[in-house]
Amino acid sequence: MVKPIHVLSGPNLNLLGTREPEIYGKDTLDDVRARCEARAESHGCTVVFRQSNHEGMLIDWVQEARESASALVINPAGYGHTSIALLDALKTLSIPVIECHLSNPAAREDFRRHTYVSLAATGIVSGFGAASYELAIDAAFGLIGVK
Ligand code: CA2
Repeated sequence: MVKPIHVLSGPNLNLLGTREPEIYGKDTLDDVRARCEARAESHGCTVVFRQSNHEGMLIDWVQEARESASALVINPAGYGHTSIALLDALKTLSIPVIECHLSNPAAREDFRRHTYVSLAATGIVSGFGAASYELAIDAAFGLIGVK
């Protein structure tokens, strides 16, 4: 039995669907969760889907993924641009790490063009709204190498 894919979302994403739909889409985070669960099920695997506004909580969950996940999908939100501690935690993982963004940060303000998380990511999916999460799960599943 393949271990679940852990899907982490960072600060403010609990408010998804309530503002800036032209940038982030209309889906709520519960909608994104449902889409991730369905996508994982289509691959015969499961997801552990979590969101936190707290850097330390996200780091604890990254550490937990070391043992209990087959791959990690992470939308670090604002912490991607600021958190060396989150990068350090991600660098301890030996499973695939897919960085995921709803928008395309590279096409936005200068300060969004750099993410520390990218330094530890196997690959990045950005700019497809909620579908970025589904594409990230597809990519993660492709990298797991299920036998
Ligand atoms: O595009 C993404 O997924 C981001 O990770 C979202 C972050 C932003 O800081 C990154 O540069 C790109 C912002 C998350 C804000 O969360 C929302 C809250 C309410 C409504 C919509 C989004």
